[in-house]
Amino acid sequence: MIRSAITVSLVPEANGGPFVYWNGLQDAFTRAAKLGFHAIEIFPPDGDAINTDEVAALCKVHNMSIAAIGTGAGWVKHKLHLCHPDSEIRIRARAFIGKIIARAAKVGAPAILGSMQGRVEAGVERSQALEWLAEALLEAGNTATALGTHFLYEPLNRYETNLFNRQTDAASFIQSRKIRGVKILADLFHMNIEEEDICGALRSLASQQVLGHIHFADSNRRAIGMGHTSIGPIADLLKESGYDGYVSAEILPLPDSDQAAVRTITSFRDFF
Ligand code: LER
Ligand code: MN
Repeated sequence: MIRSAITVSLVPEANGGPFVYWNGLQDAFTRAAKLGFHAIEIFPPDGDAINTDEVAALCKVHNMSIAAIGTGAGWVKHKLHLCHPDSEIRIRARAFIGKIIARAAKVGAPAILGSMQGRVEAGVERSQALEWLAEALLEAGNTATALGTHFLYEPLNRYETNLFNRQTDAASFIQSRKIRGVKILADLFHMNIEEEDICGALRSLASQQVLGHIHFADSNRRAIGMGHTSIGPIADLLKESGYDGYVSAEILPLPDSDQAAVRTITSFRDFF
């Protein structure tokens, strides 16, 4: 079954970023539950900030789940990333992600690698950066698998990384390096910038059984229905392919959080 999810940021430093709710978990759960969302996706400042008992209790009260937990605050707040030339920073980046994987697993959710993947920095060979990325993905996939979940790797658009911008390139990388326990997070906003054929890329991921999560965002990163992405064929493809995960609104809170949320759930009901 394809399920709806909506994002909450617990990181004030991420102000201006693509998250719908900003006023804490309780507020996000209450508002999302009222609209009928199935799940929440959390963007926490770090692993320690995820009180798994509190999160589990909120899920129970509202009959909702945690769709995924992001790791991007490691970059936004601490400037850590997995391909940094300084080995100390790479080690800290991996530990930061590892802690979030562990807390997320306790609430039945995968962690996401988005901006913490980093980029090929000046002075670093691409082959070296890809080696660091592969090592980190291997570790994250194995850790997640041991804890009964998987890890999500998200290709980003060219303005955010020069590692992999396209879905099938990222999927081929994971397969060629024999990385287990890692699925691809396909963000429709990044895909709108980078893909020749959004449905074709999603079909390819689904047929390889590596499509793990969708960021449900329109072309302008607003709620689906507020930009010019043609969501009908994408939704049909996801349904036909047997995709069995979340479509999660990682979008700008425009014109405000509540209107972005209503627009998202309306689009979800119209198309899924
Ligand atoms: C993370 O999910 C993402 O899409 C990046 O653009 C960071 O915001
Ligand atoms: Mn995303």
